[in-house]
Amino acid sequence: SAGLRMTISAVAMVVVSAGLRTTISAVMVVGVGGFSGKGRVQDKQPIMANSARRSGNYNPSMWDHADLQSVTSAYQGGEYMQKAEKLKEDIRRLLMLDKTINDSILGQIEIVDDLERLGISYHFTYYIDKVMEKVYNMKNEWKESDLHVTALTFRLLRQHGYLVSPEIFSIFLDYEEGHFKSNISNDIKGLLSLYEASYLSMEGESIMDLARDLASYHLKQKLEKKQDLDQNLAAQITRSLDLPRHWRMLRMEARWFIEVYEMGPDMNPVLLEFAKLDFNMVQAMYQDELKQLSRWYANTCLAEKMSFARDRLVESFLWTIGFTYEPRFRYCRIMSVKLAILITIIDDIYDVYGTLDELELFTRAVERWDINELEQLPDYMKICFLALFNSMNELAYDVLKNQGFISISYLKTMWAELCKTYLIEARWVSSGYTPNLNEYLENGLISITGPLILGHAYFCFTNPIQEKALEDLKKLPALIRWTSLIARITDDLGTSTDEMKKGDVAKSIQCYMQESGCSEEIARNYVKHLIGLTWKKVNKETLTNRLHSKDFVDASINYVRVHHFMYQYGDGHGVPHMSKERIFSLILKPIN
Ligand code: 0FV
Ligand code: MN
Ligand code: MN
Ligand code: MN
Ligand code: MN
Repeated sequence: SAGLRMTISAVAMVVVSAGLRTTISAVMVVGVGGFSGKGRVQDKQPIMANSARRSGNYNPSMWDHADLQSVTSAYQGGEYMQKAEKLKEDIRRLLMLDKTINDSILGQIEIVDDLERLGISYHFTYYIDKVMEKVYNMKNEWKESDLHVTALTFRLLRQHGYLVSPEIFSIFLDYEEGHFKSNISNDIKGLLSLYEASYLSMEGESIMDLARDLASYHLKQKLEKKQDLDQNLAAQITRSLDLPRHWRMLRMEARWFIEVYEMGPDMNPVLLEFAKLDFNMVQAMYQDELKQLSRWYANTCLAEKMSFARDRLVESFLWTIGFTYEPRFRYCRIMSVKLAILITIIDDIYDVYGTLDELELFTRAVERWDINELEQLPDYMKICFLALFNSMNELAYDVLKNQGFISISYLKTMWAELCKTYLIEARWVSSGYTPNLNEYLENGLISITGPLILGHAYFCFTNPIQEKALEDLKKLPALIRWTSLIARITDDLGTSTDEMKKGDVAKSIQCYMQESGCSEEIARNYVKHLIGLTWKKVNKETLTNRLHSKDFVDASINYVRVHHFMYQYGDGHGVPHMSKERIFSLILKPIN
């Protein structure tokens, strides 16, 4: 723990030296510089200390409530708002269509792409939609230009809900022979755009599989040879091959790209200035939300009462800015963090701490949603059940207050469904049963909590609530099924090594190993392959779904992206230091 503390202050010192450049960041230093780590080691006993119970042996939280409360940002004042409004006006003018001739519309596609990647497109959705509509109606002009323009436009149109056919790529690809037609294998920018576009494909579009294979082959070659490759482009290629843009968490991408853009050849200073300002202003809002949540969480005393479980407030907050980053989703973020905290604790009860008898009792209490069940529960479960009950009633109260809609029966059903799948996993552990991969995944795509998180998000930001959409959500629609499946597999890839050491249920990798008798490496590659296939189903749903709002569809895609993000290098939720730097760069430390 002393070692851990040293690392934290080392990071804080980096912040200090970078921050002294301007007074704005200097204010920030007061906040971040105060972090000294928690020093709350495993010196507390769980309420029901019992040697027969398993332990998660989790590391304590790195973040102290007093430190979080002292975080301050300069970017809250009205002067910045005024500055931002002015810059926004300038950017709007760049996107206005009536003033431009058709030729420059293709140039506008690049502006749209930059706006999205810089994390500021949400300010210009009206104008961007107009650009996309116009480009879509241009039909042929963009299809026969160069590879970069065609691929970029294809990706953006699909990301904006237009069903364009991938046949447009047949002028670049010889499908029968399986290679590129002309010498585009030297068009590095085009190859990169083609590679990124291939991740927007749906099932049956095998031309896109070929496009991806060829593009990635040639891009890897370019990287190895390092010829004609400037550093900026090389960095982008490496990053894309690591994880494509379509799968990436948007805020992190913005944080990264703002710096790349600044160094790049086509930098527009107005876009850059607004991107930095907006990032820092949004970050100031996040800090305010985090402080509010830290007060709530400290007040519940859940971390102390449930000391056997993961204590992960700030990591949960990081998770939710991946889920819904826009300022207008403040309420959804705050509710989602409360959910994530409750889920983390309840998951640890089922996976690690609870006995099977207790878990049966808890599941029944949730199914009945009856406060009278409380007395039959062991003490540690009483606290947890009432925390859950109160949080859900708080959400239901807000929904009733704002919309006159009674949501509690939906909410409690989602929790009951979740707990039933947790219980099934606990029974599998206690009976030593290993299901086959399919049986595991049918259960696991619910126990990953996607249906619950997305279902709650629906109530948090949909107004008015639609009975038809709710009926659909109850039936586990394809959008939720496939996004949750990917979430389950990415979680298993990142967490199952540790989970096996804790005696947790066999996860997808282990189930497949048992079923097919293969090695762990082969099983890992197999489930990774399933991720790629399932993304095609997600793409189809997002392109063809007409029942759910754009906000809801976006949240569903972001739900997958945040799993790729959290588990990219291991267990970003459970192992505190894995997310430390990302928390600094997204939540605590402004961009200079
Ligand atoms: C997964 O933990 C995890 F991150 C949980 C349960 C809480 C966070 C949830 C949100 C931020 C929505 P773990 O790998 O232990 O989950 P499983 O299902 O594998 O036990
Ligand atoms: Mn778990
Ligand atoms: Mn679990
Ligand atoms: Mn997870
Ligand atoms: Mn897991």
